Amino acid sequence: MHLIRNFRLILNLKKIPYKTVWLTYESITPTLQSLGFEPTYVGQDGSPRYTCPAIQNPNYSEDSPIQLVDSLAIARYLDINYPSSLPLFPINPSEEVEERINIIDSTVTDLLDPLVMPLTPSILSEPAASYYTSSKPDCFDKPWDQVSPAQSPEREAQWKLVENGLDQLATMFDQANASNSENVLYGRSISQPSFVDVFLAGYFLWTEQMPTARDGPSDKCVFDVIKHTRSGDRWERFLRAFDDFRSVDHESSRE
Ligand SMILES: N[C@@H](CCC(=O)N[C@@H](CS)C(=O)NCC(=O)O)C(=O)O
Repeated sequence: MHLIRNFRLILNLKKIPYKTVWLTYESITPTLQSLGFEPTYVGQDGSPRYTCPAIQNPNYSEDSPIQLVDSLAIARYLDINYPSSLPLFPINPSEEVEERINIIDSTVTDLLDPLVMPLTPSILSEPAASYYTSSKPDCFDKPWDQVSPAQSPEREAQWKLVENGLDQLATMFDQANASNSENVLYGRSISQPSFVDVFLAGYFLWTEQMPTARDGPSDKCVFDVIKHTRSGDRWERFLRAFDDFRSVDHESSRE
């Protein structure tokens, strides 16, 4: 879900006009299949897997058949085809982008996933909620409702790992910004962030959507907990810098 938020930030930062078509989880595969999209990847069972974000150009035809999936591939396409828009891959070669995404995964998203993913069905309606968990039976090594349950020592220990991971990432931000003192990991500045920075912001936006149900009062979101970790002030400043780029296009249609 964070990849959708990440992608909307990208389009808004680049000022590229777009129209969103909203799909529920269980309708992603049949819809993209019927439109002729290529699968994003092939699952372990050999079945084709379709994912969002996915883009199709508005004048889609045999002569202009632009259909793309996978946020990194789409972002690269947009950088090349909209050269006057904000560059998301500023200077360095692609390996460095993937390496930095891996850093964010190992210090933040992989650690937060067991805390956040089991909360996701609570913000979905049926049948998307049931589809979400049943389509990922091997995501964790135990059933979804037993992953980091509320008030368990396991959950507390996982939050400690998250706090340490966020500290490590904060140190990397400091190193990356030694020369320009701004709060980005790879971009030129916070007003010119890179794909890597947007990837992190999209993930934090997702945690802002998620009620803490398992971690305290449900009027709070998971990002409220992140904000109160040792490096939380930094992440709050970081995320607020993207506030102007969160809006959803006015023409979007829900299906
Ligand atoms: N590598 C893809 C992954 C995209 C992805 O996993 N998207 C999720 C939504 S955030 C999805 O479409 N899941 C479909 C499903 O689980 O059936 C990307 O970066 O775009």
